[in-house]
Amino acid sequence: MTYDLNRKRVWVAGHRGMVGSAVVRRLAGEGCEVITAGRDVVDLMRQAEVEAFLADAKPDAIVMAAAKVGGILANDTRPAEFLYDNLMIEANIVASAHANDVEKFLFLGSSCIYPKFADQPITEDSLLTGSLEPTNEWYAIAKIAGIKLAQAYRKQYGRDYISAMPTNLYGPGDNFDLTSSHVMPAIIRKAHEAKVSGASSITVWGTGTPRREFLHADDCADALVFLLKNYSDHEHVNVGSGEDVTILELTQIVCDVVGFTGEIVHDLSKPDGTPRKLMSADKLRSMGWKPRVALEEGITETYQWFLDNQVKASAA
Ligand code: GFB
Repeated sequence: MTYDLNRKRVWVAGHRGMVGSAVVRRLAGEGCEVITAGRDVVDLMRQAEVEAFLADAKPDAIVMAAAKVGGILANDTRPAEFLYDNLMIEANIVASAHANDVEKFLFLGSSCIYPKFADQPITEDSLLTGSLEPTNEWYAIAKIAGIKLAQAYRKQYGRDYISAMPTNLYGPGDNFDLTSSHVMPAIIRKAHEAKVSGASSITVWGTGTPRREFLHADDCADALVFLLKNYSDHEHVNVGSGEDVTILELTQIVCDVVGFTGEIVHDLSKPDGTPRKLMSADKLRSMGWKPRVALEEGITETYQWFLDNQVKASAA
């Protein structure tokens, strides 16, 4: 172990999001004090507020799960927000972490940092070897800048700042809004609503042929805590399941879980995005970490969360 979390104060930035809340749950067994702060306490877009918050809260470590996130359409249609907001949030937090002597900082990126046509499975050293996927290049550029910020503070000031690159994540607490969500919650919602209304089909965007790798948010949180404790180096680390499925295969699994038996129709006016982005899991596996939640089991749990939280809430 390179970093002992016992008795440390750990700020989880973005604790209300799917990943942040999973990290908060996962840290509960680590003997550390978890610090959280909502937008009413600190606006991460404002440098002065972040500086004042960190000077007061004095965390020993930070997990940076705060970000402007969204699915392919949100990324493609709101490039200014995805670039500017993410740059501001990460720059504010890294600089203030350094100014306040934060010992350990974990930055979270995304598998979209890699070139659109990177060799598969994608190893960490593929970064910056080719052009990005246009639908999410804004978000990718911001996330690449975040990796570089962590590396720069490590190089210039000797800081123990590291980065993890999770694959497409899903799980309880995901965003189920059909215009801004990722594919998994969108398909769960569409299949559920079609089943309830007796519709004969659901529509999925694009051709259904792109392949995506999915990881449950609890597995991601477990990997992040593992890295926080065991990893200290310049290069970022991929965090994935090591397996991918086509969007059509995913849709069929979701329909089975939800119990929708109708037709699957394709809306070809919507983008496919990158054809494949399966990351190599070798680096993290060789350190001794592996995921636990199988895809179908994770989808079943996420559907139940959707029923308990979204469907019930909208009926109330
Ligand atoms: O999950 P998703 O929005 O993001 O879409 P990306 C994945 C694939 O699912 C694309 C298809 O080929 C979509 O066209 N898809 C099919 C759908 N039906 C739907 C639907 O109803 N909703 C959505 N959202 N997709 C994002 C990036 O890329 O992944 C971000 O934009 C980030 O930057 C994130 O990296 C993890 O996997 O294409």
